[in-house]
Amino acid sequence: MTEPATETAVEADFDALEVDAPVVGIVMGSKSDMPAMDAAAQQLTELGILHEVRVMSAHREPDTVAEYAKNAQMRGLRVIIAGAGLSAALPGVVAAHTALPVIGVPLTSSKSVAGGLDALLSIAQMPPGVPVACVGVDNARNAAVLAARILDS
Ligand code: RP5
Repeated sequence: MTEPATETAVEADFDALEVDAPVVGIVMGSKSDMPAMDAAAQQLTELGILHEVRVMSAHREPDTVAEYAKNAQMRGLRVIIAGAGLSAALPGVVAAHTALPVIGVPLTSSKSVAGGLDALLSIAQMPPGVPVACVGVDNARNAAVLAARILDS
């Protein structure tokens, strides 16, 4: 009796899955990051890859970021692109809460030092065991291309 019940539950879970659910999550630390991060969304659209875009700050909304990252895999996401400027903790915090591949995009902002080197180092210098891939400063397009390659591999 338990086996048919389990099958029914699994079928119900599949039925509940959205057919057009996003597979890539694009997150960024501030609305001010949107102009730069839009290149990732545009590239994914061109490649026909379903994605979602969210603004959430690792420093200003830490609980929101943790919840998003913890639920990402269960929601069907397979890669997360995270853009942030300044101390740029967002990609690393996301990676701390999910086993999904995370691609960080270091961004320049009006308060950046050395052209975004602050964000680049924050994202690239993750501790061993918690990896974040890091593209070039303001190169959100490359993050989308890398996400596509991960999805294809
Ligand atoms: C970072 O601080 C954001 O990712 C953004 O790049 C930078 C500045 O944020 P705002 O002051 O514009 O909100 O957290």
